[in-house]
Amino acid sequence: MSQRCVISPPGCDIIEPMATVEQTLASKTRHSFQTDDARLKPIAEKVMAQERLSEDDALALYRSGDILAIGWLANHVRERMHGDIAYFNVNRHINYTNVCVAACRLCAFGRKKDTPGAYTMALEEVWNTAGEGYTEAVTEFHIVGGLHADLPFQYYPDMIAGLKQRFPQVHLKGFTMVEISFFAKIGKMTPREVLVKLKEAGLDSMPGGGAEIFSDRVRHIICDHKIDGDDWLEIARTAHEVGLKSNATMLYGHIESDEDRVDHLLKLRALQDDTKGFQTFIPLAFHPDNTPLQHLPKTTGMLDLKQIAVARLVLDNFPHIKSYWQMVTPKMAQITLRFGADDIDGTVVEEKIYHDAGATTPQGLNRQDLIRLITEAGRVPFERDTMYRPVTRTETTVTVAV
Ligand code: V47
Repeated sequence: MSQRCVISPPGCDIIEPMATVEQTLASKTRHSFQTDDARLKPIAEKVMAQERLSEDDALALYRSGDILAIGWLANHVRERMHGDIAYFNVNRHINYTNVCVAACRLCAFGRKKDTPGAYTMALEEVWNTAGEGYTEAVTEFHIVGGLHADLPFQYYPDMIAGLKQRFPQVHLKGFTMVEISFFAKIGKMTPREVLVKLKEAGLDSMPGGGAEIFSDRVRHIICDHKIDGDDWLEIARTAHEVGLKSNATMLYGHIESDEDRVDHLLKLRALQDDTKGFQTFIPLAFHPDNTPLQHLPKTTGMLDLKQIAVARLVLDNFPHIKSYWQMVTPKMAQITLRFGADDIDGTVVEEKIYHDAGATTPQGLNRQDLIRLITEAGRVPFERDTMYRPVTRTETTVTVAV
């Protein structure tokens, strides 16, 4: 069944109907797996037999230098799940405030109140910003902000209700588990009560931010003032229980070890076994500029590729692995579509968190840019909404199949 919805503004152009996963699989030819790394051979056997990888397997993948072999395996899994399809969406980020009581060393975005560069949007401003700055009809608002001590709890449900009223067809993906914990404190409620109130106001799902790395040792250094890993996982569990799907992230390329990364992935996989509430995993490459950790080097192409591939192989119960082009650059995102990623995120329009941390990527890309990146990677572009339903466009309408 298709639901016809017109999302302003116009400016949509006609695209061909999308291929299905099955159609793209039919044309696949299989090459064989090859490696000189003996540690990878038993892992390859498990992957081909669709068996779950162990902690030791995950560590062996991180420790192997054979990126082509690891990539081949991840690509095999990716094509088994999604054929040649590569997902993208037309979205807009809204960062309603950068004022934040936490002073995380990983972050260049947060500011103390009344310091230069600090901003907080009044509700009208949030609603107006949502309608600005894009030429194509968006299907998703991605809403996150700092932890602002002076905003009343009601600001958040009012923000969501106001967005829903003005943009009823746009999916509202908002607030990290960290923000939910903070709202619970200022509203003197439980996280579950907060989640229910936001859902009633119109929140549709949640992004994956704030997970960073679950290891206490690392968290104490990079984001000491944030909720700990267990709390993040518990709030994610609660969100899934109240019917909100979410994503999950992992911040890598700072001071974490291979063991920390494996621990993070296995905790997410265990929770997903219980709830099935995660849609997408997004590895986030650390950007050190303008943060207290700016002495650390930036991530390399090898690590970015490996991170995507290992995630695809270990997170066997996550439907999607997203390579966020803002983080790894559009060029690298294109390559990751052959190393395990099936999604490159969206148009974004106005990205602030990584650009404050020195990202040199554009703040947004348009739909045609994303389609070109995907097509030139030899994949079939598939415009999705946040729930991965196909979106088709004509000059005046955007249709989501439901
Ligand atoms: O939680 C903050 C990270 C996250 C830096 O769910 C940094 O679809 C790198 O979660 N260098 C926010 N990373 C972004 C995020 C996200 C992005 C795109 C899609 C989705 C989704 C989620 O960015 C934060 C933190 O982990 N971050 N500072 C930095 N200097």
